[in-house]
Amino acid sequence: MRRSGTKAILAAAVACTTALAVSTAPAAAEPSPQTTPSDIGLGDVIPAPVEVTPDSDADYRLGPGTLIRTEPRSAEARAIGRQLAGTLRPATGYPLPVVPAHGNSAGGISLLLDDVGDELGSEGYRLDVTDRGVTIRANEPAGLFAGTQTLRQLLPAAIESDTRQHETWTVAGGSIVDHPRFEYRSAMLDIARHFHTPDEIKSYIDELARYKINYFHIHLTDDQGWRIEIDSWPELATVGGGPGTGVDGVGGGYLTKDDYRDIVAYAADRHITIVPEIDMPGHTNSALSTYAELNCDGVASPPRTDMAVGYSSLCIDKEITYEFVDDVIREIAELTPGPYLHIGGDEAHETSAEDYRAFMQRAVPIVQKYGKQPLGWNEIVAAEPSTDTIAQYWHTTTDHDEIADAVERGHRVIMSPANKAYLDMKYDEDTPLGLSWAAYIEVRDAYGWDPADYVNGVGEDAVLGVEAPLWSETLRSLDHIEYMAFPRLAAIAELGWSPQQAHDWTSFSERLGQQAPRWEARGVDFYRSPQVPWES
Ligand code: IFG
Repeated sequence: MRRSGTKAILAAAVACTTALAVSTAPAAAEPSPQTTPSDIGLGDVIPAPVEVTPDSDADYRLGPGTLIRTEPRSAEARAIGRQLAGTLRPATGYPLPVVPAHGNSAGGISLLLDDVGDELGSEGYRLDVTDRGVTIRANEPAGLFAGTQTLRQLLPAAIESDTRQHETWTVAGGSIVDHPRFEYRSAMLDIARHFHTPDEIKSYIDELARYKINYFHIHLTDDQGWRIEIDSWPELATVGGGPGTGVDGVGGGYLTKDDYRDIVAYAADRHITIVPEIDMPGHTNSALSTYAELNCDGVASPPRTDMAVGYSSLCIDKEITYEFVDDVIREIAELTPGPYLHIGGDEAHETSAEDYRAFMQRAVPIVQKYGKQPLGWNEIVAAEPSTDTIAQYWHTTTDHDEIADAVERGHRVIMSPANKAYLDMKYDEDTPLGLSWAAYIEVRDAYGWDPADYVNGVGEDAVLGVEAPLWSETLRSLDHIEYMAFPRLAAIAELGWSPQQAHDWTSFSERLGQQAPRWEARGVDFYRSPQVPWES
């Protein structure tokens, strides 16, 4: 548990009194600078680690001579070591050289690849702190990366500053054994309603990585905007994503293929895999208003900048529709190293059930043809696609026969119920941004559910993981993204990573409170929920 400032002061007072009371005994040894206790408990991390064993006699203090030693001959471990050095150097002012770990060289910070047991999988790690140093061991580099995100939170919040801070850089002693509950822990950003620049997207990715999020779903296309260059249909981006597109006509812009490749690489360096979404057959007015031939009547639909949904549909009976779908999915698949490609499928209210089924029966195999595993919003299961199609649950009810039946057929589910996980929902009626059709979602609401126990018939084995979607009808900037995403994203991240047994609002809210100075140091414009005991 955290040794709060108050407790540390009280402890010092008691030690002092004891010394005075037995003046013949040697005074209680004043903690030497090397053992100034860390006031961050070993378990004060989000997401909560699986197993924490503090050892208060083993605090470690970073110093100017600290080395970062990485698994020899592992370029990935070395890259993680360099990344860690890059995050620790500014505030400490220490050189923190990154060197290969040789022999039993101890001390400093070591990132080692080891057989730490199958239970830890590819993302788990062991983190051991002694007075000699910190050792992070993992089966795979992704586990080393996860361990470094934990280490960052074990250092004083001032570590997040990009200028030299005069601080004692102590890490609480002891051991952590950690691994994720779900393999898919994601955030989604809608850049269709409002385009967000590559820099804004990368800033958001930086924050996601700190909470062990490992997938990032980009909603690239919708009625109001098409936000990704497609060579075979060039006006999708230049017109469908041009100036004047977006809600209120102020969300124009699009990602070139190089922008997208750059974001994929940037995310991969942070062990985050990009999941692109091309929404279809509904939410397609940006394509229908750009290419007349895609419309059943051959007439381009008018562009739309309002916030309505459910009014558009690709023309199910035209062959050109499937040439379009094939071209777009091929080009997106070629740009995307990750295993998943999301084809939306939500709110196709202008597509009859039989047309929807016919469409998905052709579209899903196209995704598979190009080597990707299909994802779709939960409506997709009505078309009875191949059961490797992953359904993303976004409805709000705890009973949903269609999704429960799909699980029976073998589908797996990503849980993002709109009344729990939708970050575009207002916190309360006073929130200046966002919508409220699903619910007001305060932090405790975002935390207070179990992804494997939310929908009847959708249990632990059927749940691939969780996702926190952020729709951008009302967002215009990175500040807006941050205000709606933090602190609730941290809640969803904990639901995705930590064991259900560790689920505890009091513990989470206290650990969440400790994130405030870190977000402030990083300029993250978070919402100071009255439900959280924020550290000043
Ligand atoms: N539902 C729509 C989104 C967006 C959202 C805003 C899904 C799957 C409402 N579809 O959520 O396009 O408009 O909260």
